[in-house]
Amino acid sequence: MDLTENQCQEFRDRGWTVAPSVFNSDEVQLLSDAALQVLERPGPEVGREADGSPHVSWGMHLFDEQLAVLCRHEDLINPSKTLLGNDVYVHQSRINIKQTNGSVVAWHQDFGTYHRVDGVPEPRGVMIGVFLDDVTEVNAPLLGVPGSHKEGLVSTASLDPTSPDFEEVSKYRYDITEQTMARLVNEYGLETITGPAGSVLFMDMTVVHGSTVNISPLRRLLLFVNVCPVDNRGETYERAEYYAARDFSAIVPVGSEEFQIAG
Ligand SMILES: O=C(O)CCC(=O)C(=O)O
Repeated sequence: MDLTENQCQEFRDRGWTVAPSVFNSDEVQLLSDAALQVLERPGPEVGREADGSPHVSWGMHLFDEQLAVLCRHEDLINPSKTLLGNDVYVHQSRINIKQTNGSVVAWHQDFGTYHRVDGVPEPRGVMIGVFLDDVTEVNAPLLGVPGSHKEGLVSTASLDPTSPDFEEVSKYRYDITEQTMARLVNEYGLETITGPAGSVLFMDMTVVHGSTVNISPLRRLLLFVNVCPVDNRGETYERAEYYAARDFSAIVPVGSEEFQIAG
C-alpha cells in the first residue's frame, strides 16, 4: 500500500490522513493480543492509571516480535518514506489504551519532547497510529488541531515535581498553554480523528493533539509507530531506549506474511 496524491496533500495541509482497511480482522486480533500482553509487563516501560491499570507502554517493538514486525510493516513504512522523502527509523513506539474512565492526555506535540529531550533536530517525522478498536466520536478519539504543524513548536515545559510519575514521565512534559490553545483553535479549528479498527493514521509529529477521558464502556486500543527520516536522528540519550531510539538504521519493510497468525 502507498498513499494517494490526495492523501499526501491532506497530510501536508491538515497534518494528518487516515487510511482505512489497512489491516484485516485476523491481523487486528493478533496485534491486540500482543499489545494486551505487553501491557501486562511489570516494568517501568508501562505507564499506569492511579488504580494501577496500564494506559501506555513504550517501546513495544523491543518487547514483542509481532509488534516488531508491525514496526517494519510495508503498509506503515512505505507511506512514511513517501511522506518524508527518505528511509526511516522508529524513534518511539507505544501502545495507548484508553480504558473506561482512563486519564486525559493533555494538549501536546510529540515533537516537543523528541526535540528538547531526545535531540531530534528537525520537525520531520510521522506518527503512525494503528487503530485496533473502532475509534468513534464516543470513545475518546484523538483530537487534533488541523494545520497546527505549520506553526512549529508551540508547546512549553509543564513541570510539576510533586507529580507521582515526575522522574519517569512528567519531567519531560511539554504542554500547550490555554492561551496558545485558544489561539490555535480560533485560527484552525479542532477535529476528531476517527476510523474503524484496521485503519492507519499518518500524522505529522508537530500536530497539536490530545484526548479526553473515555466515559463510554468501549475500549480504545491504539498503537503508535513514530518514525523519522534517517537524516534526522536523536542526538542525546537522556531517556531509556524504550522512549527514544538507539537504532537508527533504515527499516527494511516486510509484508504481512511475517506475522505469525495462528490457525
Ligand atoms: O492515546 C491518546 O489519546 C493520545 C496519546 C498521545 O498523544 C501520546 O501518548 O502522546
